[in-house]
Amino acid sequence: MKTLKIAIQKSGRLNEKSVEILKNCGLSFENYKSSLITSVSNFPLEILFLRDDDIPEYVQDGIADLGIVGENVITEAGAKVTYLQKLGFGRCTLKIAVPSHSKLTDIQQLEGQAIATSYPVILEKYLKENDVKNVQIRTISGSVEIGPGLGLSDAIFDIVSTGGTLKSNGLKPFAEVMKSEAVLIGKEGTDLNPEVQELLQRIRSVLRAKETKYVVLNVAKSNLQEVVNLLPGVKSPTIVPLFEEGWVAVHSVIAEQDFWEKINSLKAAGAQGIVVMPIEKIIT
Ligand code: PRT
Ligand code: ZN
Repeated sequence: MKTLKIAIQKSGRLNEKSVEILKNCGLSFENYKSSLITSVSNFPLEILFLRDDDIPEYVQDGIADLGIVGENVITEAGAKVTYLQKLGFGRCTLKIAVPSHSKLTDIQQLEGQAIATSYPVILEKYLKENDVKNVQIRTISGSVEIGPGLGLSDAIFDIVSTGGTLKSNGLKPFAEVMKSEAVLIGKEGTDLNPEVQELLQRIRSVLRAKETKYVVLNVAKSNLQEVVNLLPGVKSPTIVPLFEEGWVAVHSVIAEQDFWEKINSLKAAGAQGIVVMPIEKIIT
């Protein structure tokens, strides 16, 4: 069996969730903060802990077989890699922001202005696509949001998640350029060997489980059809008779995203004693 290497962020916003998803796949390893590499004891896998900026190139060049990194970093690096799976964490948006008192209404008005950013490649491409000319891109490696306050730039282009950083620096979002989340990547154009496929299947089953809840409820047989119509189940709901004549328990799964709406509809359809539980994995 080939020993795979996966590169994840050593410390920062993506580290904890990257470690968590690998652990939820049943992989056993020590998460030594001080080491650069650790071995998984129950799967042919080594984990490399790197700065996120280095991950796309490590995967592109085949030093690591797989990587977990933000789409923003991949796009900025221009790395030739394949997206194997979006992972649903590290979500953010890259936006151009301007001082809150700014009267700008159209991106064409950025012409002749200076924009500070750590993402010059993504910004340049966006400006080009939208035919905005003569923008001075000032590349800085961090604390981009202080640019306008220091007189370094008229606007900034940076990652925004809650918007709190923009607000506390007297800025407001102006144009949305790109959405990003953490993705599992592999080398471009390589066949997925059995070990990669196995890992991918485990990751997908963990993600599917996260999106769903296990639900058990009681319902009178006279209301059963109506309740079942609301519950797809993995295949179809499981129905178990209750000791009390004329009643059954229904076991099923529901999607996290329409959870409350479903629960209210189930109650209205006659469901009682609804118990909802997290699911660890769904293997289909
Ligand atoms: O040390 P290393 O190079 O590995 O890490 P890093 O410092 O470059 O990156 P890190 O750990 O800060 O972020 C890693 C990845 O997380 C990013 O590349 C994004 O894909 C993703 N991500 C998600 C974010 C944010 N949300 C985020 N809010 N990355 C950065 N921010 C910063 C942003 O730069 C700004 O300063 O948070 C601030 C804005 O947040 P709000 O909530 O105030 O809007
Ligand atoms: Zn970084």
